[in-house]
Amino acid sequence: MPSNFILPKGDLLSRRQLLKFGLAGAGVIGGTALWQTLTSGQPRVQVPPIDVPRNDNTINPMLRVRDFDYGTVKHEGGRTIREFRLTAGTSTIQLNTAVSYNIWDLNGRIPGPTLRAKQGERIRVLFLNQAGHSHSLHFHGVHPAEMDGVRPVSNGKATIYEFDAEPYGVHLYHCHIEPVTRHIAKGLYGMFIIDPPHARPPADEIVLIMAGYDVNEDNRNEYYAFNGLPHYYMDNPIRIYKDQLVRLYVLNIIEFDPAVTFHLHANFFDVYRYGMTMSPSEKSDVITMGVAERHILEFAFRYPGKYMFHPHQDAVAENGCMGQFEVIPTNAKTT
Ligand SMILES: [Cu+2]
Repeated sequence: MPSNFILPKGDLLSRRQLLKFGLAGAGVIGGTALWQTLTSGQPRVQVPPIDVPRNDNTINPMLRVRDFDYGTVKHEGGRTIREFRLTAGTSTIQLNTAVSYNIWDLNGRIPGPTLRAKQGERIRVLFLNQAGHSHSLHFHGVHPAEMDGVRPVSNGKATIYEFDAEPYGVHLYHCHIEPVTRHIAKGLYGMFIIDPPHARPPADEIVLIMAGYDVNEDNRNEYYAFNGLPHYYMDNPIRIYKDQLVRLYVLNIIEFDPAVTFHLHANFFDVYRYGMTMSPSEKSDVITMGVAERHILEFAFRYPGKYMFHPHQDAVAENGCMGQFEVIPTNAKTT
């Protein structure tokens, strides 16, 4: 279970949450087993075994699906400080068997780490630039101008960004050095989740970040990807359990295209726009997302099998922004 935030006991046991799991009264797993799952503390949510295929790339999107960086917690002056360390560097990834691409990475990754904090905490980001060019980290959120991350940090230099985690929601961070399109598209971006004061119900939480690659620098994307590599989750589906609530954190950071949609096959999802509400605003199977838009989408699958997800701009999908969930029967759960 990725979350390290402990939920209040009462929150764990509400009927609404049992219903959200699709388990109350359904008898998919017995009531006793359910009770134990939710009260024993661990695990609250079960996640299918992760098969991490070997590849020749320096990055592996399968490791990024449920990977949250909670930083290091410190206590100073009665406040909780959550400290993150991000280092910009350079690396080369293989977009397919024929095309390699030089990127700027954060902590050796593209996308950068999914940073996660709780509303009201103090965030401290130690940023070291070793990427051979001036960069910065601009966080979406509410903060003073001097923490807005638009000033260049020279190669070899470091800076500290410090601000309060507010408001709760699904946010992002990215380099803000011109041309910003290029600095983002070459890899300097990541998701920044601020959890609400009262935690959301337990769910299998998954991060999907849509991005594009303009490899010939004609200001059009030749390739697209979820979590860094084109077509990766088509070849390596993300396994989820049947009838278990999935909470997707989805971000569109595709430069050069004004907007794309996110479409899920054979299901409908509840939309929590920007992750800034505790109740869904709508239900859909497709949602339009401009650049930097991000949402929480929640669903559970009723039937086992493989189901695609992709933008419904099919050229974007066909050039790499494609993936699938593999829904595993609940009785295959390990206890
Ligand atoms: Cu930059």
